[in-house]
Amino acid sequence: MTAVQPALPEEKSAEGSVDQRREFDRLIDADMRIEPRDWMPDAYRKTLIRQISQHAHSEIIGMQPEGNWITRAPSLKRKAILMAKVQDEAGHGLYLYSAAQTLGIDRETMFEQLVTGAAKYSSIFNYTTPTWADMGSIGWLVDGAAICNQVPLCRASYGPYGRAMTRICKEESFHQRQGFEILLELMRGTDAQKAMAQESVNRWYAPALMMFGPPDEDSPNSQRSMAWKIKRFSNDDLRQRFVDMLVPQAEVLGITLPDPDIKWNEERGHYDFGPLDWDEFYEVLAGRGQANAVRVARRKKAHEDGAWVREAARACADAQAAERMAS
Ligand code: BYC
Repeated sequence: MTAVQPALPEEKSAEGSVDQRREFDRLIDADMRIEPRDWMPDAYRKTLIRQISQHAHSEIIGMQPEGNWITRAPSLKRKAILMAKVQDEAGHGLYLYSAAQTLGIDRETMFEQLVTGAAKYSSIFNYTTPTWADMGSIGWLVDGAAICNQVPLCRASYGPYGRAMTRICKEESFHQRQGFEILLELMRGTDAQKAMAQESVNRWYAPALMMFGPPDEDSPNSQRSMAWKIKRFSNDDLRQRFVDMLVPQAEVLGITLPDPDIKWNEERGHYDFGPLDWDEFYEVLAGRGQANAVRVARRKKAHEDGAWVREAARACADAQAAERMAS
């Protein structure tokens, strides 16, 4: 007899031993974190890889609609701010890809999943940015929605994801304010500038609400993700929170949210709002949005153009490793 008894075959399943499952459940119930070396169910790992890699892809693809305006920003100050914001998004992508890698998937596989459409990225980045006011709308509405969605993710049960989100959220709130400030300045400007701001918000409002995902009854992943404490609130709850936050901010801006059904509901203590066009959402997810093809093609080209950088980095790492071995 050895001191430590190996688990009996009947105690094991494809989903780990009884003790491993118990320990995983204990950590989740106690609101503690699962770390990369801890045992976790396969489905938990897969859900995290799906969500974190999609989140990373969103950050990287999300650089394109704003990158489009860096050379045309209306002043040096605006150019510098926009450039810093887009760089922050690259950083967010890197933290998130690194968090996903701790789950056993490599960067090249994630890239393949993105360009083949096996992995999604946020629907919002398939809309075009024809005017400068769109930089304001992206900051105010898109980063605003991202904050609502992401602040609860700082408490996600998987350690590397939660920690990455804490840092990302700090930067996102700065991004949201710069977007609000772009719109505020336009709304204090000429009639043409006010009209440009309003027209842009008219285009971005509904797609921003759809960023939270389909209604709860059509969200296949929510329940399980919430039970595992990856997601803390449902898609509809977060969408409601977002509308409640937007209405007073729109009043400060003097902008009209393009939904005639928005109305304070005393009984619920929330704003009611009108239905969203979910057919449009699913069309975008199916690759038939305004800019799906161009976003993926650009990403692919950037990846190919950057092959020499990856080769050089690999050669440098190999040389450093060889040096360490020799010393
Ligand atoms: N777009 O069961 P559901 C940023 C998919 S970037 C595309 O509710 P889940 C920024 C969903 O993936 C911030 N697909 O899913 C960057 C699922 O399909 P799969 C991006 C969507 O995962 C640059 C199916 O629909 N934020 O802020 O429980 C510049 C059913 O949905 C979308 C994140 O990624 C969508 N909008 O909930 C500026 C946040 N919605 O995967 C700003 C992290 C749903 O089964 N992600 N789908 O094939 C999440 O919180 C969750 O994954 C979601 C969806 C709330 C998005």
